[in-house]
Amino acid sequence: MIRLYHVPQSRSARILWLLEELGLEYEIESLSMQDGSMKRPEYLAVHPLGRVPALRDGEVTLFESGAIAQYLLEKYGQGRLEPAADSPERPAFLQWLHWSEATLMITVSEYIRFGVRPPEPERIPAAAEIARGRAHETLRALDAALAGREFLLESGFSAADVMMSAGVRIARILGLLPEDSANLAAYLDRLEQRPAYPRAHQA
Ligand SMILES: N[C@@H](CCC(=O)N[C@@H](CS)C(=O)NCC(=O)O)C(=O)O
Repeated sequence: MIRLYHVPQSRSARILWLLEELGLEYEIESLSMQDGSMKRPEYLAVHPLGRVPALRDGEVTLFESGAIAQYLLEKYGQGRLEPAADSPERPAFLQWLHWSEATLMITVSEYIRFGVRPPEPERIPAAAEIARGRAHETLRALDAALAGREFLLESGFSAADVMMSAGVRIARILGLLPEDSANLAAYLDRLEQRPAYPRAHQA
């Protein structure tokens, strides 16, 4: 049985959503950022930094959301939610899959790290403003890439959208979406209409 180490409303929701989209059986081990459960030795043996997501599947244990997504597609996808290796859309798929974490999520995370999570006296407003600017720049680029299309790939919904949704969603919650980003708002609405989406974001 697949086991997902999960914190609600965190990056592990990407994997929960993908598991739901693929119709796989899984169990959830719920962790919390507040109660120290992520930094206990048992969990540090699963993820050396005590972060989520991590996944156990039989003998396999792995962390890093993009890698977990690729692993699940390769092992259980049967060609679903990704273009084939020789498809002309494959390069764009890989680009957005990785961009979602390495470029979008990281700027949003920096904004949270410097401007949201710490108690007021420990915040670093100048660093938060730089992160906000970088998040806006990144989100504007994504908004432009979505012009005239429903999902990141012309062929339709893919795991790259599953990965991308987390950064766009948290950006909207934090008020980071640029004002002139109608494509992004419509994109997020479209993602939320997928039947599996609420199942992943309520747990
Ligand atoms: N690049 C990693 C990031 C993992 C990560 O930072 N996860 C956050 C939750 S969204 C976390 O566990 N934070 C707890 C901490 O930093 O101690 C991935 O995509 O899996």
